[in-house]
Amino acid sequence: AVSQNLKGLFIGAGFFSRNHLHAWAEVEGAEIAAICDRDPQRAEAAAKEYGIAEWGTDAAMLQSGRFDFVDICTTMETHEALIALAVQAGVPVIVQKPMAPDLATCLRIEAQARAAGVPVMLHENFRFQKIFRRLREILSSGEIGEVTFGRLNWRNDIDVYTNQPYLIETKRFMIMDVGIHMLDLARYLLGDASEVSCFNQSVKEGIAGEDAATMLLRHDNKAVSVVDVSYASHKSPNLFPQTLGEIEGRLGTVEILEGQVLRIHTAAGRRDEVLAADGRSWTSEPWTQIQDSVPRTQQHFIDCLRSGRDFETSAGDSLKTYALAEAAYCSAATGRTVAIAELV
Ligand code: NAD
Ligand code: 89Y
Repeated sequence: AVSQNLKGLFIGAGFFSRNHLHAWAEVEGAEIAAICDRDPQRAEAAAKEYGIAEWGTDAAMLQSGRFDFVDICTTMETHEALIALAVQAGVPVIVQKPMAPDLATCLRIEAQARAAGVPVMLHENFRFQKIFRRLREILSSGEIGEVTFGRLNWRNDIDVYTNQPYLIETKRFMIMDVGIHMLDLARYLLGDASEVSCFNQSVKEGIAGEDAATMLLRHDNKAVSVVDVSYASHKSPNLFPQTLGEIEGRLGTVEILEGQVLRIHTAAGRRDEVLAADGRSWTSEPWTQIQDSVPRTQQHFIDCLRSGRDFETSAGDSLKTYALAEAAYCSAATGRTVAIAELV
């Protein structure tokens, strides 16, 4: 018999929260019991809109003993303190990317949670997009053989600054905002990586950080990948939020094409698979591909909590992704290739 729903506290009723909150209504085995935002109007409005019984402004409500998990949907500089509260209370955490602004903070967060035995998962939703679940399946089937090369790119000119104005002032901007999704995907598809080279660019005037980055990774099996991200790429139609590219193996290639298409080339020929995201009443273009991945990400968190399995993107595993981001910043600053072994 299915036991009672796990009861969650939701923290951070800002721009992206509506996707989490709609998604929680679809997740089996869990529900949001209370919502917290330091802005009382936001907390109250979200509680009303999503039918959440309780709202508050102080994240210390986490320590009431009534919650089985916490979903933290605030920006990165607040994560260490909020996760520390959850760790003190022994409450499992799902936290939005980026984990923290630098690797040193990520290491502290992970060490404290591990020492207390509190599970922490990164809400890293891009790998939960339908197209990347299917691509992982194709690679695992051996159809294109051992992976030798990858290219992942995410270049568009979505007006990110209107919805997420904090990004104008963020010094570590593009690699932390979307680069981190791409680095996670690179590890998901090609395996862990040990060396990074990177050039950063600030194309738009008036922003504090980089809005474009081009990274070159050496993976543990000697595969190479090129990962590039930009918010300053003007094209019509705007490609947001599609990740494009290709993965080459010893026996074939999979292209990731516009329109959520995988084109698989093998000795047997070529075929296309269309992996369109599922639309829902609360999703809308151009966001559907991202929105559709949110319930899948949250369901993974709950399924793992209930079964005791490890999260795919646990804080421990994600340290390898954040080490790549740190290496990319270090490479961009010094002009040399940076080995992960230098940083951890
Ligand atoms: P936001 O600034 O719009 O919302 C954050 C909310 O958290 C604000 O309402 C703020 O008042 C509240 N808050 C901050 N600190 C708090 C605290 N200590 N206690 C209570 N409330 C607090 O931010 P956003 O655009 O919704 O982004 C949130 C996170 O989601 C960011 O890390 C961002 O990178 C990430 N994000 C992820 C995706 C994705 O696809 N995975 C997309 C967009 C944003
Ligand atoms: O912040 C970005 C992210 O993580 O996914 C999409 C986004 O909101 C805008 O590009």
